[in-house]
Amino acid sequence: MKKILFSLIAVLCTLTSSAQNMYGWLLGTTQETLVPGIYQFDFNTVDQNFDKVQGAMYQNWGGAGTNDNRYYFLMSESVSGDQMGLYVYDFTGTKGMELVAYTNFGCFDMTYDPSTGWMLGLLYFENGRKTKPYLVVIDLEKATYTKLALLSTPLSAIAADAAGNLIGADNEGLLYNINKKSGECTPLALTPVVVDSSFENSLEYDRSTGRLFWGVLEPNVESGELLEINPDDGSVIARKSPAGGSLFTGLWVPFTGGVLPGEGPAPIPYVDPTIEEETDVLTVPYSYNFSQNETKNWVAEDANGDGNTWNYDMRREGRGYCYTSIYYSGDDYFISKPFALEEGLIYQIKYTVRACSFFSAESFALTMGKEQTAASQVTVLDEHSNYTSPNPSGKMYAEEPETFTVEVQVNQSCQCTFALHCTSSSDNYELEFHDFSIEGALIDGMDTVIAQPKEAEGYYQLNPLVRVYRNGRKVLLKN
Ligand SMILES: [Ca+2]
Ligand SMILES: [Ca+2]
Repeated sequence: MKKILFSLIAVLCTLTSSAQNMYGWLLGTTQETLVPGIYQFDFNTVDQNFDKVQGAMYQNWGGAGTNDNRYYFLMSESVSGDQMGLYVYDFTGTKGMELVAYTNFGCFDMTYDPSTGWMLGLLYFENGRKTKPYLVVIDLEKATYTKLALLSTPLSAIAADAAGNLIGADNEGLLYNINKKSGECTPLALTPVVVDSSFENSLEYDRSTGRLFWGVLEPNVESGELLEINPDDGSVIARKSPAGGSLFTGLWVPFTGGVLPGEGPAPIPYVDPTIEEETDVLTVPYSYNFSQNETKNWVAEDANGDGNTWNYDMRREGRGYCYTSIYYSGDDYFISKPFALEEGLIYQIKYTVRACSFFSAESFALTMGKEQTAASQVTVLDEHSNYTSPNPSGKMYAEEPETFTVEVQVNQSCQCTFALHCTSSSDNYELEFHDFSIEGALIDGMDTVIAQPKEAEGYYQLNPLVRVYRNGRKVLLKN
């Protein structure tokens, strides 16, 4: 987000009568006398003048109004975006601008859906992190949000018509029909507009006439624009340049009718298929990439009690769980819930780790047990000492994740847990645990495995119910 500085001088102008009563947030202008805030204007004369409703020296994100005459917008109380809040300007009373509540999320454009009573928004970040392109419903009383769908393409502006049909635009100027349930975006029409992605833009309908407006800054145009667009063919019906080269976002054309806020159905939250559902017993096939800080089915155990153990690292999304060994010697498990394993199947377990730097010579093992505890992890399936990750480029921290494969044959159905056990010494750097998957297959024509005691030839002792093949090699076991 580029920031624009404004100077504060009163705007003297009169609103012409008639026509297209609109509101928007002044985001940027070349006219130093203007302050950011809510402005009212007539589309037909916006190139000549507009009225300030409420100024504010803060940075707006997205905004839109409701069918009960309230204008909502997300705003951060510093240009660096430190504290985001949902604000409302109540046109029905004399309260003016009020904070609804501070939020942990930010949206680009918003729009009110009169068919459901939902204030829809394009989620941009949550908990300080940029998100995937979710369509969300904003709770206008609590300033919280519910994810409705993951959009199939990233959009930067949305508008719902009187019937609740939702359209959106991307930064290339393509308009889409949006399926609010599935998030599927179907191309509708290509406009000649290209969006400067450094600034928010806003689409909004006049719901009583079906006219569609777009407040946008194009990289090849020096000033903000207010366009009327034909949504059927993408053509520009009218092009206005608001006075002072001003850019308006958070467009709203007041309207009535439809479902009032909060009186429609509760939105059905989107379920992210990459987030594990909590369960007592996990089933195969299983695959998880630890992409979220919500690993419900795995626990970390600090077996040496030094306060340092597996932890989700927020610094890089999708990195998975991380064990920091520098300054600390490791004895730390990251343990799954039990998997239901069936007699007569051979299970292929894959796990991906990365030792993060030149300074890393990490030691770890894949273990197996009966409980989700470190004490139960008595069976070692795979083990690596002083391991360093491949680093083809030779640059520091350019180490690549590596996937290891272990096969386990089950002779009797059981419920077993798996763990990554880190035993790195304290002068090493960092070990990441990225992915874990299990597939099961029928055993077909395999040789009989001969049991070996643990002491012999360095083989690993297993639970007597299980036979193990280590990295494709027959290993083990005691029966
Ligand atoms: Ca909008
Ligand atoms: Ca520890």
